Amino acid sequence: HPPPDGFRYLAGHFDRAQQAALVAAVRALVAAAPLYRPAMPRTGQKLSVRMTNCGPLGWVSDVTGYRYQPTHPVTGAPWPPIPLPLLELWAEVADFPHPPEACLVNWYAPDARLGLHVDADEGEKRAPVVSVSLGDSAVFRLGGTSRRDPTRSMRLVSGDVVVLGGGARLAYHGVDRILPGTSTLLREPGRINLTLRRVTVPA
Ligand code: MD3
Ligand code: FE
Repeated sequence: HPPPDGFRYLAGHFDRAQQAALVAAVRALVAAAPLYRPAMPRTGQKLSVRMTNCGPLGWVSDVTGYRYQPTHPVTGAPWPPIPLPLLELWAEVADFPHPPEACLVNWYAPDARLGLHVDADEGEKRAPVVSVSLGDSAVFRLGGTSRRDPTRSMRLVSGDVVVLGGGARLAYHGVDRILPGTSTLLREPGRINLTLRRVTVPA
C-alpha cells in the first residue's frame, strides 16, 4: 500500500555539521527547560520518552489531559525560543504561511518507545508537522487515519526530515524501537526527535 498522501520523507536533509549544530542548540534549550517524563491522562502512568519544548507554546500531558501551554510544567518558566535553523527548516518545507508555535523535543533512551497515536491537539490541522531525527536510528511505524489501517515500518536516521501534511497529518504513527549504536552524533546512546507544529489558527 502507498504511504498516505502528504507524507514527505527527506532522507539526509541535514549534513553532519548541521546535525551537530542542532544538537548543541537542543543541549542549550534543555539546560533552560529540563527534560521530564510526562504522565498519561487518567492513569498517570509515565511515558518512557522524556520531553521538553521550545517556542511560544509547548505540548504537555498530565493526569488531567493533553494540551499546549506557554510554560514548562515543572519549572513554570516560559519555553525557550525555537532555534533559528528550525524556523528556517519550517519556512523551507512546511508550505504554510505562518511560523510554527511549538517544537516538541523527544528524548529516547535505548529502551524508550512511543505507542501508536494521532497528533490531534493542534487547532490548526491545515499545517503539517515537521520532524527532525538526531542520533541513533529509530524503527518508525506509520499507518492510516483509522487505527485498523495497515501500517508500514520505516527506519528514521540522523539528519532525516519528515513532513506530515495533507492526508498524513492525522495518520496513526509511533516509534517501535531505538537502534543503539547506529550513530556517533551524541555522546550518549539514544535519539532526539524534534517536531515543529502550528497550534493556533492564524487570525
Ligand atoms: C505522522 N514523534 O512527537 S516523528 C510525536 O520519532 C511523534 O519522536 C515521533 O510522534 C518521534 O508526536 C515521530 C514523525 C512524525 C511526527 C508527527 C506525525 C510522524 C507523524 C504526525 C502525523 C503522522
Ligand atoms: Fe506524534
